[in-house]
Amino acid sequence: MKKVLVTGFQPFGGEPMNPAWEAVRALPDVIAGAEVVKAEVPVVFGAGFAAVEEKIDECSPDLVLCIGQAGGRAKLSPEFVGINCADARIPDNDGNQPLAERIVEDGPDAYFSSLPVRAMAKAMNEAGIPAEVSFTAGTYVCNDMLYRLMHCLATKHPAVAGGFMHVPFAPVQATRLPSATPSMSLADMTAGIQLALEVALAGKEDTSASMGATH
Ligand code: PCA
Repeated sequence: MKKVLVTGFQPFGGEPMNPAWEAVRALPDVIAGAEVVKAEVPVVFGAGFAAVEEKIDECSPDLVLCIGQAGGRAKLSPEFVGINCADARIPDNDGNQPLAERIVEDGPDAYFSSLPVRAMAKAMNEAGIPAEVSFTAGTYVCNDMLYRLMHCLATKHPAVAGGFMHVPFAPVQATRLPSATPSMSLADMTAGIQLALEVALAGKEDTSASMGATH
């Protein structure tokens, strides 16, 4: 039986919850015949990924998908690339605030996700769940997670596929934010993540549709 490791972050930035973990925890235990292992991980530079790596060593997954909150985004967004740069606007949950630092001193400038991000976004949209490929995971803990994950897989587990997806705020968070703040129900997020995992497990990218930017 194939195995997928799916992680979601703890709350951060004064939020009472993180929709990433809430959506992940509601996933079924088997998706497309693969066992789903779930873990909640800390919003801490380096230590967040260390928790994921511990899980990778423990359960030897075939695929790893990490999920994080991108407040202000309207759609589920599979990330195309993680960059070798940590530049935090606010301290992480341990008080670290790296400014314009390399994540891995002698690592490459960037790693691309090895998941079929375009096919994942397409499948979610076709199911009526708004999604788009994102070409920046930011410079905070989620990008740190994606970069370290891909560095680890490239150097230690080349047969394991990995990537990251951001989710919007949940409606309960948006209730106390400005009226134009986008949000998505946890049920839609969970359904979207499940679909994304089904497509990722199938492993086939789709380059037929235009998913790129105009800027
Ligand atoms: N989102 C943050 C860190 C944790 C999370 O859920 C980010 O996008 O970097």
